[in-house]
Parts: sequence; structure tokens; C-alpha cells
Amino acid sequence: MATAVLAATAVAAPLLVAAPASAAAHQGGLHLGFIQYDSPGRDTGSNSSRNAEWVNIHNNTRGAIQLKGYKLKDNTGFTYTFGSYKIGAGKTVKVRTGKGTNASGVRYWGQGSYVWNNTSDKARLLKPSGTQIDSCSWTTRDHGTKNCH
Ligand SMILES: [Ca+2]
Repeated sequence: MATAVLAATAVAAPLLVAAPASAAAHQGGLHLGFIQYDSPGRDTGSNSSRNAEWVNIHNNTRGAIQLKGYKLKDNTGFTYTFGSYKIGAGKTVKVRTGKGTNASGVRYWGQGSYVWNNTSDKARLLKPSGTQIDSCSWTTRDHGTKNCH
């Protein structure tokens, strides 16, 4: 990280007005990224609307990680448990709330309702052992999207 920050400072000093804060706050390891906790538009309850609610998980390590057994939890007990899925180094996987066909970079929770509360909630990322490796909370002040980096 230090190398990247120094390089950015040397190369793009004029662009750094907003960069230092995000660089400083950026987490290493496997962590929660952007969360779209409030689906854009009205909450119609449709599958497409539920799928417009999602959480990104980012692998900021130098190696691939097998996510089988890793868990994503909200504040009220909803739990998504990953099946076999290998996230590459530097890659992101998006977990959408509704039903769909899993593909590279996207997993479907398969819920028939919304998971992430629009007013306030907290996402947690846990290892198969139950050890929490990241958490991120929000309120209405975040306007629908939270950057948990
Ligand atoms: Ca929501």
C-alpha cells in the first residue's frame, strides 16, 4: 500500500484532492466493498428489484481465496453462506439478494425478500470458523449506497 500511495503522489499530485482519504481507509485482505443496500427506485419487491440490492466483497490479497463456507450476515439473522467459489487476487464478487444463476463475479442469495435494511443495518463477513473479518454499517445518511472500503 505504501508503494502505491507514493507512486500515486508522485504521478498524479493534482488528482489527489479526494484520493488520500480513500487510500488511507482502504483495507487489506478480504473485505466488504460497495454495498447497494437500497435498491434504486421504489421497493416493488420484484426479483429484479431484490437483485438491485447487493454487496461487493473484494479480495485485496496477492492470492486467490476459496470462499466456500464464508458467510455474509445482516443485523437480523439473514445469512448467506458461500458455496464453492474462488475469488482471484484483486477481484470482486457481488452477492445479489434475489434469485438468479450464479456466474463468475456474481452470486445470488436466492431470497424472496429484501435483506439489507434501507434505514440502518450492518453487514458482516465471517470466515467458515465464524471469525468476523469485516463489518460495515450504514444509516439513511448514506443515501442508498455505502462504500465500505
Ligand atoms: Ca434494501
